[in-house]
Amino acid sequence: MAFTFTNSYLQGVYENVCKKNSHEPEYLQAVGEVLESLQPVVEQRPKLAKCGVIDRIVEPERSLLFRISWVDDQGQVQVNRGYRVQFNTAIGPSKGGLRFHPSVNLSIIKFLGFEQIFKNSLTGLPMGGGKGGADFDPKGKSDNEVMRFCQSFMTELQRHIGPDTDVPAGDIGVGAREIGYLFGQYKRLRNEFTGVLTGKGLTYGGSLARTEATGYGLCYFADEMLKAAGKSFQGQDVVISGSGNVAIYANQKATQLGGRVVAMSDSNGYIYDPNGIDYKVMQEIKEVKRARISTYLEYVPGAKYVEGCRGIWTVPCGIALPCATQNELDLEGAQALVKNGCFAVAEGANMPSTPEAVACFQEHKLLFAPAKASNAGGVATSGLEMSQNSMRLSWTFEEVDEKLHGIMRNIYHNAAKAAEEYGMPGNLVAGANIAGFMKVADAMIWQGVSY
Ligand code: NDP
Ligand code: 2IT
Repeated sequence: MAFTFTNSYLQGVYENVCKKNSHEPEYLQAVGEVLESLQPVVEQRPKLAKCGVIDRIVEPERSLLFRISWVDDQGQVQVNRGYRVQFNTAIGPSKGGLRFHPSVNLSIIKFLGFEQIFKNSLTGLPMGGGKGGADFDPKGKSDNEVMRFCQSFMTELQRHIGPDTDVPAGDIGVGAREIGYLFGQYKRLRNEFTGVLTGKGLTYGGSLARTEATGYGLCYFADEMLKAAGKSFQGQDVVISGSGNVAIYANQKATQLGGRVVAMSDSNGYIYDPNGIDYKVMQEIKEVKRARISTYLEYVPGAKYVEGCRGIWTVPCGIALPCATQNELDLEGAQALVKNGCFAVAEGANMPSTPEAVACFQEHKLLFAPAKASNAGGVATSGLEMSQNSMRLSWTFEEVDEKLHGIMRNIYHNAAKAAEEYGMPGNLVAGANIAGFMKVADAMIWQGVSY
């Protein structure tokens, strides 16, 4: 993957990052993309190089790697690997999700933690960046196995986190069930009832609208981007990859805004339903039954199921919302979208489009919303959950939703403004990276070089 630098300071930092992390392709991809966008900023502000801000920002403050042993339902001992990377705390306690998926490794956790720094800054709330997880696969495990795993995971993690230190949340494979078990174990071990995790259940400190927040926020951001171009969701066919937390609520909001969601997927394949997919059916399949997306045909026999998830980008649509995982939308997928008349792509997942796919969208002048900006609604609402926990009160669904909507509108306008200011109008990739970076860089300079 080629990133080009005209600035010698950035070139040097990137070469060093490549040398030190040569076995971490996802991390190098995330760093390359951000540093490429920062060239005009570094040129204008020599202090950034003088204070070593970029050298420092690409190195996590702290990376934890630990063993998680637990006993399965057959009485066998199982061992997994746990991670927590506290990447940057310049503007607030480390904050970011936990991912439980067999593919989890240090490269993936570092790419996610790095992106989280800029995303959290864009929300305007005081949150630093972090991420964690484990190579544990919740699929096919009983509730008791998941509980024992979560308890073992938290037995180690609890000594490293806290409401003013590092506040984990959900991500792939970590939802309401897992957060509940993790919270219960933290409380038991620390004898503290605090807002140490977000995405909690509503009966024990969770925020209304956190479940919906990432999907809703994605559509609020996309709507603002479409509006600025004189377009909208109204009457558009929408393709959404994934069928998890982000995808389900993106479906609900895109439909409310007048779109018709014609395709969704899981890691095995995708469904096509020209009449529009009802998000409630998907909730039942994925959240209640924890079943495969192919079972949609039992609810809607007229729909079509196709094996293999990558083919979803060949389904014609005006708007595409990749909401599954990193690098799920490659050049071939991007070309298929362009060929079929897609005019807007907004990322719900983290880094779902490969750099080649992003270049293709930019070349064909599609409206493109990068993940750090467009999926920031989840963590923004986590920030609102932290505020409610600190104040010991809860806002209504409408209050939280309205704040989320305002935050997403602001992120769009701040990213668009930064892109314009640095001579790249319409380039929200650069705009989001620059706007997110500025505040963190400033805080790092003010706080001096101590770590
Ligand atoms: P879920 O676990 O709820 O759902 C994940 C979905 O993505 C499932 O449909 C899953 O299919 C699919 N998927 C996962 N891994 C792969 C893979 N390797 N190949 C193909 N499909 C895959 O996770 P979320 O909805 O929470 O997360 C989805 C994305 O959104 C991730 O990139 C996450 O980092 C990002 N995100 C999440 C936020 C949140 O608040 N939850 C906030 C911001 C970003 P299957 O069931 O077959 O595994
Ligand atoms: O990628 C993300 O922003 C998340 N998984 C949500 C993190 C959070 O702390 O709510």
